Amino acid sequence: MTTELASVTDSALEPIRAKVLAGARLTLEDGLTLYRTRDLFTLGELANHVRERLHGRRAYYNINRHINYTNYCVLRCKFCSFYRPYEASRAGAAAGAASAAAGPTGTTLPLLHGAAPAATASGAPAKGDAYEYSVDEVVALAAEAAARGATEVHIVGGLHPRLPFSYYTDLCRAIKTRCPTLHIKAFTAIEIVHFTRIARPRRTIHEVLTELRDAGLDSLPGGGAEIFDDRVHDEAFKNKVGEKHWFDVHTAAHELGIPSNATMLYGHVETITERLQHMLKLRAHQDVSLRERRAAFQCFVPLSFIPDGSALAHLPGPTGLDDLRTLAVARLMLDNIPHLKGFWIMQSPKLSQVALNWGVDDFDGTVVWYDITRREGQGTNRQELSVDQIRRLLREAGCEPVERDTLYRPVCRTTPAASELRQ
Ligand code: V47
Repeated sequence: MTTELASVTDSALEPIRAKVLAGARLTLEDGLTLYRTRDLFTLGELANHVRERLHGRRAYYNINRHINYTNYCVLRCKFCSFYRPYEASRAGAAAGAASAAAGPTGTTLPLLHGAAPAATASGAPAKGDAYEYSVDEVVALAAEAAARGATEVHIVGGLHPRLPFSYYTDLCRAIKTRCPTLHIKAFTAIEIVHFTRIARPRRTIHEVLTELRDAGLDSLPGGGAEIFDDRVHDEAFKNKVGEKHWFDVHTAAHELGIPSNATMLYGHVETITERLQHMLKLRAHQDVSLRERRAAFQCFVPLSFIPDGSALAHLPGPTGLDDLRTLAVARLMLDNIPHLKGFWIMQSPKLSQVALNWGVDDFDGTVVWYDITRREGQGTNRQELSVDQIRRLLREAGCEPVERDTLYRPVCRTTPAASELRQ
């Protein structure tokens, strides 16, 4: 009887290794080979090689606050457990819809509907079944984050059928007035397209972005990309605008000098080939942005599908190994996007930590509150890691923790931020 361990060395990876070491571009076929290999150690080693070539042992995080201003949405994406239909919720909450609030810029703001986000003891808004925040409420959350040392607010929400375009420009302006140094990363490409349709008179994507930028918007997050494929689109998010609009928004942003991120929602009804084609479309877009436009994608953010509470809850969602493979393959395929994020809310802090040696260099941040996804069994949407916790996870993975701002510049603090103090 032999005691030899079965070798998992995969000779099919050798030509890919040669390309990676030479800095050459990988093909779709290479991506399939990487996805299918049982030689997980070589896959991780190659992804880590690229990660170290770009970033050494640095691992980035930021002090941020995610704010989801409403969960009302006109869409019904099957993967989403966040949205609430507007009319149904409104009917049951007419009493809450009685007042209009005067916004910081003097405009009359839309009515609050549904379960108004009453403040909890911790100061965080209590999430009712359906909600929308007034401009003042969002500003209060942003100001609280800034006081705790946040350098960024990440603001996205559902496609609200009634809020006027002025709500969004007022929001940016009011945050900048109260917290001038806070970076506003806000609105997915899907929201931007929605704004072009609700604005009166209607606006182009370019006009919407220009007005938002003039009001204080600094960058765009990568959400809403899902999987760039017609079949997957029709099966999982049929009524959402498709890849053409998503790319139109990011093209316009890059032309205007607004940096952005790109996401991929994986682990639902898509195939591995469709994931790889998604990455290749982003890579092609980035080639042009780097060559011809004033800004480009900063970071790729693979989002691990969380089935809980969605219309696709019968699906199992990605396994840990699928998460690791996807992150590593993304690092290898997307040779022109500098950063790869392991978003700990979706991949979990433990898996994101492991992934720091599989291509990931960015951990996202403290987050604090997250409404879009929540794993079953979690009591509230308070989903926060302290700076201490993040730094420990990064250090234990053999990395040098670097606090960054949204543009990946190191943040130097003479005194620790309130978020860093042990609570
Ligand atoms: O667009 C929705 C996804 C996105 C689920 O740019 C889901 O730095 C998993 O884009 N399971 C919003 N994902 C979040 C997002 C993001 C997050 C962190 C950082 C950045 C960045 C961007 O969340 C949506 C959608 O693709 N999503 N439902 C779900 N059940």
